[in-house]
Amino acid sequence: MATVFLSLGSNFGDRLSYLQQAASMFSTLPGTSIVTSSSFYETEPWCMKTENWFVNAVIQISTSLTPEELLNECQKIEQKLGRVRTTQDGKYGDRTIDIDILFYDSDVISTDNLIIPHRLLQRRAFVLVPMLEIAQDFVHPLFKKTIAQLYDELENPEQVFLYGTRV
Ligand code: PH2
Ligand code: MG
Ligand code: MG
Repeated sequence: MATVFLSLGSNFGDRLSYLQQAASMFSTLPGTSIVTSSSFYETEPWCMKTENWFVNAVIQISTSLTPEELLNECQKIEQKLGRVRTTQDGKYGDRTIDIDILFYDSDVISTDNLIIPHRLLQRRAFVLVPMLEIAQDFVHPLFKKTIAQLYDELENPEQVFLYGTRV
């Protein structure tokens, strides 16, 4: 079984409901269970020109799915929850749900469609704050730093507010 951290984010429609639905869909996947989940946070859009603030959370799952199988399931859940890719220019668009694999055990993976650990997580308060809540001592396998250290080193973090209780 692998220990995996997933980032969930929504800035369009019923944001909280999309996060809750996504979390419950993971718990029904074969060989997969939710170990713990962070609180919900309302977060300022990071590197995006949108008025729509996000609700973000991180969930920790235990799974027998391979990284590729898990990516495929994440994309299926995004589609079921109405994710539409609204921009063609490579910029981030508003979304009902975005699910990103942050860590898969301490594996380092780089293929055409999968990069683990997520390559930008160390720059994102909307990922590090929920991670800090549930796994502050987890060590980033490339940087060899804990989540708490990465959080301390954040420069100009976007705003993150506690929004609600656990997923
Ligand atoms: N996701 C992005 C880009 N910017 N900003 C916030 N606050 N939350 C997100 O989930 C988010 C973002 C790309 O996926
Ligand atoms: Mg993302
Ligand atoms: Mg994504």
